[in-house]
Amino acid sequence: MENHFNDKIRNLAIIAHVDHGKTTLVDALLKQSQVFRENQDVGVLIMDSNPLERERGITILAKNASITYQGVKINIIDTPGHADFSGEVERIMNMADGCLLLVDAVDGPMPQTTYVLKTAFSQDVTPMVVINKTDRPEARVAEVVELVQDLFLELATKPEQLDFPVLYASARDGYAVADPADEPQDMKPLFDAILKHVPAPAGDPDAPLQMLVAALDYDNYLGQVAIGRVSRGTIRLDDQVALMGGGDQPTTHKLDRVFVFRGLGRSEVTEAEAGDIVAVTGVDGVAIGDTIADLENAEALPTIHIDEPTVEMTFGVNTSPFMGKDGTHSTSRTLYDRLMNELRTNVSLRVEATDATDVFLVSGRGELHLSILVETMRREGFEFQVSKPEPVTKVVDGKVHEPYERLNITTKDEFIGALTEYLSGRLAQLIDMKYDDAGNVDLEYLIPTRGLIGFTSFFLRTTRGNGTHSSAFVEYRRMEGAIKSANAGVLVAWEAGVAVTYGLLNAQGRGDTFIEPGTPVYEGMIVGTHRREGDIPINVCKEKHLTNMRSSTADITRRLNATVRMSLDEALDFIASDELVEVTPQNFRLRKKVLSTSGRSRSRANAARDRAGAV
Ligand SMILES: Nc1nc2c(ncn2[C@@H]2O[C@H](COP(=O)(O)OP(=O)(O)OP(=O)(O)O)[C@@H](O)[C@H]2O)c(=O)[nH]1
Ligand SMILES: [Mg+2]
Repeated sequence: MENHFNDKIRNLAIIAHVDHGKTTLVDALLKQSQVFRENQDVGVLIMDSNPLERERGITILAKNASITYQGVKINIIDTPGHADFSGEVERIMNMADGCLLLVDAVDGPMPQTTYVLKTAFSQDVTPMVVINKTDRPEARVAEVVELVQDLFLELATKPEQLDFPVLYASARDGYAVADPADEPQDMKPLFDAILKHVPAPAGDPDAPLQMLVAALDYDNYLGQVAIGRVSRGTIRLDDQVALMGGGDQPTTHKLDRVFVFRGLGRSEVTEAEAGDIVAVTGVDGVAIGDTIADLENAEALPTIHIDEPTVEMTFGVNTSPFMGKDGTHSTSRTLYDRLMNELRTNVSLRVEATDATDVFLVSGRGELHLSILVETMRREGFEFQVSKPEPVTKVVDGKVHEPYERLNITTKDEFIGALTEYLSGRLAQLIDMKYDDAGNVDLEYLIPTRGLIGFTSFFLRTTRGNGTHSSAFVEYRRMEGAIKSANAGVLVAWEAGVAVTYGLLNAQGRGDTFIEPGTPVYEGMIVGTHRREGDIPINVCKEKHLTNMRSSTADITRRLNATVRMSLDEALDFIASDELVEVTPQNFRLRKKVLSTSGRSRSRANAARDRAGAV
């Protein structure tokens, strides 16, 4: 059976660390294979089609496209490079026979390069290496090739995996060469190398049908769409098929539509053979990892392995006094249904019930994975409240273990002191440090995820944009040591009302403020940072007492300092474990879990007693 190969097809995943140029490379491949009309202005990062991807300039969801070169159809799967979305890479890898591993000619291999290459090897996907961004003046091509070779030596599980081709490209400028000395022209050398090195997909078109569902899509008109590679047999329109999911009895369905990928779109066909990637409708209730199989010979394929989530937070019904003002979906039922729906496509997400009926524990692969979900839901009109992201711990042999990550930082050497101080207080161990002559430094740490939460905003503040950092999960380790917390408290609104300039001026005597005059507040809402330890209640709605005296000049010149504006991600980073972010379609507000000032001092007193009793 395995000696059937479909030589008219290649299935190729594009994998790399974040920002190494995957989507830009796919742009170039699509453009140069005439997917578009002559002179059609299609823009850049065409595959990053969802609004959040465009806004943030990152890929979040893996996506399919296809091109034809010399009569061979190349199915391309673009994947996200950010570690938080690595579940996407695991999910799609079984559709591919080969992958292009892109490596930035300046950065070299980064944590996520290691991760995606490991994933490719574990699925027996044949890698080709593309050193990208060779146009950059700082490119250090020879060195980067050596680093890539070291990485292959470290990760390969079979000798033939060390026999990989290397190409040199500028995805942005639209060329690739097989030898650095070659004259750059176009992507032809890369197309040729793909046909030569990526194995044709195996699978007997006459055998009983088998297809693993690797992606789902929902279309208002077509309904549920299941996407995957036909690994055996032929899939036909109107066929009766068996759907085999986790443990349940197979169900029978009739295939309403069969599509293959063409360019950026799909085209309807009556049948598709083993080796091709298809999208089908008619299989209601399908989930990722299910097998669509021949009715008479229903055999399930191994389901998709996805690494476990490492970070969790609660999603609860909004309980603030402003509840229901902004959002169209605000009940426990709609929140639960929405989260359940997300599980169908967001493979590395988990949702669990908690002791409270209107609060759910949601876990994912990192802070960004969860904050993207929060952002997506608020844009859909949801209103809810979320807690601080915390690492997912687990108990091994009676001991608590926590996730550890490898953290890579590139910045200017003037920031080393501040970074080192912060990170050592957060249990990071320095693994490697490299300087260059231009005052740049590369730092590599091993750090518990616990210590990394909140790091992004610290890093941006401290380096003022002079640098990049990224991290990727390594393993679970024994939980040891405590994190030095910053201990600065917050300013908390004392009563409900509308903030006024005078009240905010008073607040600014204690710290920075988050809100403008005219902002409605409620008791327990966080309105700023306290410069010192501990929270203080503050009345930001308080007007100046009117007197007969004219204002002194000092008063006139006292102006409000600029309001500190946080993004949603920064707000999630900022809050403490006794605080929440209230998210609505128009706003997000920071609040204490316990809103009443007296309630909070009571619970503090109780906590103090608890601690005293424990000793
Ligand atoms: N100089 C140069 N810049 C490039 C090249 N390829 C990509 N870039 C730039 O690098 C940045 C990231 O490119 P993307 O294609 O979005 O990277 P990606 O790997 O898809 O990123 P994620 O999907 O978020 O992991 C963009 O600003 C590109 O313009 C290249 O060959 N040369
Ligand atoms: Mg991308």
